[in-house]
Amino acid sequence: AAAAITMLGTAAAAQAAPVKPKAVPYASVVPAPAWATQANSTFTLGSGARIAASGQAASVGNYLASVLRPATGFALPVDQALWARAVDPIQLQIAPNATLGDEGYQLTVNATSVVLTANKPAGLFEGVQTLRQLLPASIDASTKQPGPWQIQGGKITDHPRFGYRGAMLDVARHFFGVDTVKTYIDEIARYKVNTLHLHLSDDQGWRLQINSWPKLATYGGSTQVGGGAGGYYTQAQYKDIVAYAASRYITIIPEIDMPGHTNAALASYAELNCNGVAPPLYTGTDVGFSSLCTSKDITYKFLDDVIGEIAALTPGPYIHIGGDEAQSTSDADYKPFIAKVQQIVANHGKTAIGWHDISKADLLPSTIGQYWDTTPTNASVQAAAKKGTHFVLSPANLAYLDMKYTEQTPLGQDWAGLIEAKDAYNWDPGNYLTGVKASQVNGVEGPLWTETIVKLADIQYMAFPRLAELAELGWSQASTHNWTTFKTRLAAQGPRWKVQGVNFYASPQVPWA
Ligand code: TNX
Repeated sequence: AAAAITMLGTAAAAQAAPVKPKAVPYASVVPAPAWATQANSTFTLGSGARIAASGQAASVGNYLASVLRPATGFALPVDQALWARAVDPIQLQIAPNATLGDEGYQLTVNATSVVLTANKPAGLFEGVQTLRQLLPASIDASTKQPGPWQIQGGKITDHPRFGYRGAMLDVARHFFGVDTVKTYIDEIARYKVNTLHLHLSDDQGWRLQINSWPKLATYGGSTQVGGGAGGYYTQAQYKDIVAYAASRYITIIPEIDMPGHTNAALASYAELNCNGVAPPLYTGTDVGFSSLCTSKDITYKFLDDVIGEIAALTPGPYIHIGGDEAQSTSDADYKPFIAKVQQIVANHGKTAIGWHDISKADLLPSTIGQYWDTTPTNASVQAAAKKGTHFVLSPANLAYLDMKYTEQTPLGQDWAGLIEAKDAYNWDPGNYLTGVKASQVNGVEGPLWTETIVKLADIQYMAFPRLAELAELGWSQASTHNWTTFKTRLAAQGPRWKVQGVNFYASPQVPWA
């Protein structure tokens, strides 16, 4: 039977031969794989193709079929029987490989088969993103396209440089509904981003239903920058986002910013204010004017309730406690506050992340700092690093997705500088922060603050291409870093974004295909 299968495969390849191959070169995949080699064969996905994916591989197999069906119009049944592996042209397999880690994968393409193997389903998922980019850009269309659906033969062995590759969306300054968040999740997953940090509260809005403190959402979430209606996620909607992200191997990190950036909470409950008076809701864009009352017991009861409910809704290991720009909280109040909040997070079984401002306080060994400043040297960060603190890097002048590309960019801010395509790429996260070893860098994150961002098309325009560039810095080995070759690879993403309807900034620095 095996011989017959091989012959069938060969015959199919011979029939496909007259069609001029226009397969995508391996060198156009973003992020760059750790290792890749091309062969002189071409695989053609035919209308009768089946996907073999059994056991732990089944859900990624179903996902692969779902992303390939619209443009191909093929049925692409997913074969979950174990014996199916050898006969189906596309095979997803869990197979132990010591060098690949949790997210690595191996992809082997020849004239008759595409075989994807990984230690874990997460690795298969990342391999599927590579496979999608090896198909013509029209594979991303939502309606049937002519094809042919060819993939260049070859082999890729790939695994990430950093375990944390993130995006952040500020849903507090402007609120974005569940569908917008899901669309963004799908767009970032293509670049092997594995974390979405949701900035759920700020001066202008509280965006998650909290059952023990209901006015946070119903009143605190009732407006946004500019005075619009705002909004909030019910707990069921938040769970839906978390589950959708998980199906894309993305961990949601919820952030409740504190002790500053808390006007929406302070406006909702008078007792959280030191003077017992609730301020009005705020719809401007200033920072640094609000603070929880760090000396009141009720503040810690409030935080225990809020963090407890969020921890119960969040399967991921992290809760982000903000901690930035607490200009209305003295250091004497700030330090014990951060100590207490870290303990509350730990009591609910989670690991705290905070903006690097928290390194002024004593940090638990597990607490992670997120670096946002614009210079690589910071005394309290260095001191924390000496004690072993790990960091996620989001330098505002390199990684902030709300910074303008040029003075002409219609959206965004420029307080940290302008970030053109080349600037977003030309730095090394492993060797950026003074006094922080590469082994203490968990990875990178691109925060998108939304004072000026109001709709999905705005999110896309600020995120792409820069988030794809940051994802490359997070995933690809340092040895692949080269702007000249990278800009050509990045250029190959342009036609894909067009087909997907993603509104991107066509930087003149990139030779768009
Ligand atoms: C700074 S840096 C902030 C945000 C603003 C952003 C605008 C930091 C952690 N916080 O509150 O939205 O700048 O670019």
